[in-house]
Amino acid sequence: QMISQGWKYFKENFYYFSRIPKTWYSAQQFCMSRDSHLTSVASESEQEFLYKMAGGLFYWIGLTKAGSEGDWYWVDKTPFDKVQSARFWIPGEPNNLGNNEHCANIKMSSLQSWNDASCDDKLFFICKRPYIPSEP
Ligand code: 2F8
Ligand code: CA
Repeated sequence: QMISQGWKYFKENFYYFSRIPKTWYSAQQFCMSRDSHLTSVASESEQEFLYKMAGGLFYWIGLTKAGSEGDWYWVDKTPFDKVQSARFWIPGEPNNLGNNEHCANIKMSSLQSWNDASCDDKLFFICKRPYIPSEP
């Protein structure tokens, strides 16, 4: 019997909505210690599930920047689809305010909910791990 206390199931994955704020990196460390990563968002239905669960509070997601171009990528290795993901940013975001916003969070309770913010901000966060059924 698999025990997943505090984890919410949605379409083959379990999600953990933290109640303690952490920096983006510290949040990702926490998720990894629980066999998970900060969540990726790979579909509209997943985005809808997440922003509704977030209930208007800010939560880090697993989206951050890398490389000289500062391209966005998912920390769980899901390929980042820039075109498909464009509809999930709050209009006007990401704006890299102060040249210091390299991590993304869910800020608004709507499909257009992502904002880029300083990775050092302490926010709630969402971990995601695949549901892997074990043999009987
Ligand atoms: O107006 C959008 C802008 O709002 C805030 O800055 C004033 C956000 N900052 C934080 O969340 C720390 C910006 O990221 C956001 O772009
Ligand atoms: Ca921003």
